[in-house]
Amino acid sequence: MPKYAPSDIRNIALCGHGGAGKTTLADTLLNTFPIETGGTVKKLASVDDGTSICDFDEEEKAHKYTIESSVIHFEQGGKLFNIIDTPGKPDFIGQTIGALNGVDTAAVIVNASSGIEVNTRRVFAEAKKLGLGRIIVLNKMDDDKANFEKLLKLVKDVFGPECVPFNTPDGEGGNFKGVQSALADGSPYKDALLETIVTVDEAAMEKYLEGEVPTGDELSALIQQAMLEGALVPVVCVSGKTKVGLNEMLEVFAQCGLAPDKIKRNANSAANNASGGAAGDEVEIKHDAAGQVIAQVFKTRIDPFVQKLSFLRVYSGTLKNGQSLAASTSRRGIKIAQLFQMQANENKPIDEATPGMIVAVAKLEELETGTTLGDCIMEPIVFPTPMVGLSASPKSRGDEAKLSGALMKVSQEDPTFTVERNEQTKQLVITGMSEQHLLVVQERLKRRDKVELDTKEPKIAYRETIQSNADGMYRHKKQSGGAGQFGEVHIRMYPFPKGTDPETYATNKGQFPSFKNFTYDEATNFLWVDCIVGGVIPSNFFPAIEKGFKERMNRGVIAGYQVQDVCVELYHGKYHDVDSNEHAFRTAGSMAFKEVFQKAKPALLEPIVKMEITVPMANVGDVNSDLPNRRGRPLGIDDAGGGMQTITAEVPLAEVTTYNRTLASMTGGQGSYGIEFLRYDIVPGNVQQQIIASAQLADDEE
Ligand SMILES: Nc1nc2c(ncn2[C@@H]2O[C@H](COP(=O)(O)OP(=O)(O)O)[C@@H](O)[C@H]2O)c(=O)[nH]1
Ligand SMILES: [Mg+2]
Repeated sequence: MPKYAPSDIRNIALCGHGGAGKTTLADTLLNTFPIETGGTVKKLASVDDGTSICDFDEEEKAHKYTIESSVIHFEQGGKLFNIIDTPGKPDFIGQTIGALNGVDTAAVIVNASSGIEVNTRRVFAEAKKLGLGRIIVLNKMDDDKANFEKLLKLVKDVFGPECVPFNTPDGEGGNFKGVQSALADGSPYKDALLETIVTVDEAAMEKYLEGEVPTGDELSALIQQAMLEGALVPVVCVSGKTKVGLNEMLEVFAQCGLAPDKIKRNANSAANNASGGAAGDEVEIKHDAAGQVIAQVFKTRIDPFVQKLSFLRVYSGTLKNGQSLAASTSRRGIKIAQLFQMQANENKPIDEATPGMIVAVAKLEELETGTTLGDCIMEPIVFPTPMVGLSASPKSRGDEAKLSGALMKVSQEDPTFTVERNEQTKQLVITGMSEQHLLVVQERLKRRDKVELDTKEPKIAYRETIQSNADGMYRHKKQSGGAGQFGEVHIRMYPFPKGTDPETYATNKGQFPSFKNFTYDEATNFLWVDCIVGGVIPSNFFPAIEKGFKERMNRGVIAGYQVQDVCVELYHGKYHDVDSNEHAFRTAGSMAFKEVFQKAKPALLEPIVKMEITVPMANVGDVNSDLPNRRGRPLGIDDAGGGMQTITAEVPLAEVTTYNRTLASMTGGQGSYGIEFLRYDIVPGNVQQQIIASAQLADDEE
């Protein structure tokens, strides 16, 4: 028998805008409710004086805000609560998204003194997309600016009419001394709440209309159903500071928070699965403690003591110490050494973990955030694509190896952080969600790994291409005593637009009457067609010629950027019995490519992104009139509720690398935006000349 049946577990993420009081609530819960038999945390911890249990990391203490999610647990009323405190800053949204993928319910914390803020909308939408139950917590009801009626109207306006109060405050601001249940007789919200709940069941609705009010188990079942369907979003009032409303909030968490077996989740069977089904079969997860193991990693942390910690949500089966399991990111499978139950940064060894549990395992290098354990594969967790890059190098020479090790650790922990060497610009580029995100990463590197960085804005990854056909040849000939060098290559070049089918194009007899063969490279969308007749170049030199083309493509021709979307037809050439060799043909290939490319109307391509910019109504005009200065093209505008509008636009990436600063100053910090890569477009002539000029300048300096 599992220690906790799924019906006795509640997994809830505290999420919402920064400063709403999520971490304070989590710390207060630990101070109020017993951690199994061990009693409560004696002293009330505080974010403000750096004693928070959840914000334990040095960077969190220094900034006084949450950077990483942390998992805590406690028991109350026979139920186990696994609570995840998440960061409220959009810079660290990756941690919040990960946490939402480990729970069944999102408690969206609204700051009663400042209303609904940017990131609160974002996380509410993310939770809805994942099909999670949602509860709105109006925190800081003790603040003088808190006004319940106004807040409730705003909440309904922004999040919908399904948001109904489960309790109401008794006094506001300094007088906030309790809450009253909306289900109590005489509550002005009782009818609205019951009507919302019974809508999910026709029979219950009929009975209700005849005057029969659901109670007890029937009411609980209806509430779970309404939460599952998203027909009900309970609203509760609390103060994490004064603890007023805390017990009642937890009662609502227990009653309305979805039990871990409620949400229908699917997985695909992997090859060689134990259940005998075919690979790829979709199976519905059964949440059965005796069934096959299905668990997913939703967070990874590199701990100074136990090294890699992988946070798991168990969906089915029972995980045990010493057990061997398949894992979606390991070919050989893994063996669980030790399971832990987490209390922020403390790990308590446990023997097993049953469906619905949130636990951690240590030292399994093969696991990544998103890995599924067991014979099934769950959908990967979708994280936002980071777009703000910096080129980085270690401050002290000789720290290169240390730096790359340290960066590797961060990229394992943080799915919204990437590090790569840009082959075109030869820079080490770190990419994150924002400048602030990358600053915090640098602070962590300095403290944890003792390595400091020099950073500067990275070059944009432009590309080169051609806009017309051209024809030409190159003869590589050298005679310097002894054996010479000889290779001659004649080529035609054609623009090769993305999406063209290489085989259809190459085998078109009208285009290439003496077609012999073709090779295609998908990454650069490069096609080369062999049309050599009568062996004027022996085919054993073709790989060398191709190497020459590709080297030139990587180096670029007009400004030093990767070439793409080109077709080359090799149609004639000459060789020499003694002087021809691979080196000569490689050089001839590279030079022929360069010469013909220059005749084929070369052009630069730039990345175009789609932006979604959400701002208060009053700032829409400013944002719209700024976009044309950035060569942006507005696509549309939508109402985002609560007096906010979302502008969608297409903009060249080069024009928005520091947009966060612009938007912050334009909207007084109220605006937010997302960026998504769309495609490469030709750079307009005047801008192109500037880029080429600065590329040549850099060339001369080298
Ligand atoms: N008045 C009042 N202040 C609070 C309350 N909860 C948190 N705070 C304060 O609000 C600030 C932000 O709290 P924190 O828990 O870090 O917010 P988070 O970013 O949502 O985790 C801190 O200064 C807290 O002391 C509350 O219920 N009432
Ligand atoms: Mg916090």
